Amino acid sequence: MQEVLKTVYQGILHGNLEGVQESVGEAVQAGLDADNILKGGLIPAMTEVGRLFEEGEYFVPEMLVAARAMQGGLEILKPLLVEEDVKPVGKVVIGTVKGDLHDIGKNLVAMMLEGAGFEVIDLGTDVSPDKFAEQAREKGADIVAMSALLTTTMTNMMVTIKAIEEAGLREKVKIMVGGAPLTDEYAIQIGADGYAADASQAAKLALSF
Ligand code: B1M
Repeated sequence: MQEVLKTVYQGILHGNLEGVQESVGEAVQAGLDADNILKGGLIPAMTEVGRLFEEGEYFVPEMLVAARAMQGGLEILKPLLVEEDVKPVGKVVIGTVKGDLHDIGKNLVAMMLEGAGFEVIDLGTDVSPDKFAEQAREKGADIVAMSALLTTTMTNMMVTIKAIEEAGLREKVKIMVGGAPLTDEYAIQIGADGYAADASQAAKLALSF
């Protein structure tokens, strides 16, 4: 790995937002392609962050600051990636389901998905089934990702899957779900394509589709 990419990588692991922005800027100045900086610095760093989280070395706060640092670098790269016509690995429409205002976990999942190379369209919280379906169609999503933190709102995932079916999109999109009250069994029961227990697993699951 080139020296400047190592600095980007280390900056993300340490959650050093300014440091990452600075070193991404240096990498661009040095003439590296945005795609190279993304795939050689940002994505490997977030993969390592996911590993450290799964091994219990990193907790949610470390993961959050790392993801913010990664996003800081990504902001600089985004216009360059568009210029270079670099395609994302896939497009994800994500949101917290209707009636639910919890968004910390969902935001973390969205950041890990970006870190894995996906384009993420974040619909926010309290997202109605129709809005999920409409946005999945409008944005040409490959994946619809739903988060729920309440036992009273997780049932809206099933309603959303029905809305996606009724919109004629079920064959076109993979549906993944997550959130504290969810289980694998529940995901299967409501007809989702997959469940992830945490943000790191969510990125792996999305890449596996
Ligand atoms: Co609320 N809340 N809350 N709350 N809240 C919980 C969830 C609760 C368990 C607390 C408790 O009673 N012990 C409880 C739910 C009980 C239940 O349904 N069984 C609860 C309740 C009852 C409520 C209210 C009803 C309280 C009230 O008003 N009486 C109310 C509901 C409001 C609403 O949504 N309509 C409410 C409100 C709030 C706040 C607004 C104050 C705030 C949310 C702020 C915000 O999100 N911006 C809040 C918070 C912070 C919590 C707790 C304390 C923390 C949640 C959190 O952010 N965790 C929570 C108790 C707890 O979990 N200890 C609680 C950290 C986050 C990183 O983890 O969200 O689990 P988590 O996300 C993880 C995984 O779940 C997974 O990956 C993430 C990262 O690894 N994941 C996915 C999440 N989404 C995923 C999607 C995927 C894959 C993985 O694929 C698509």
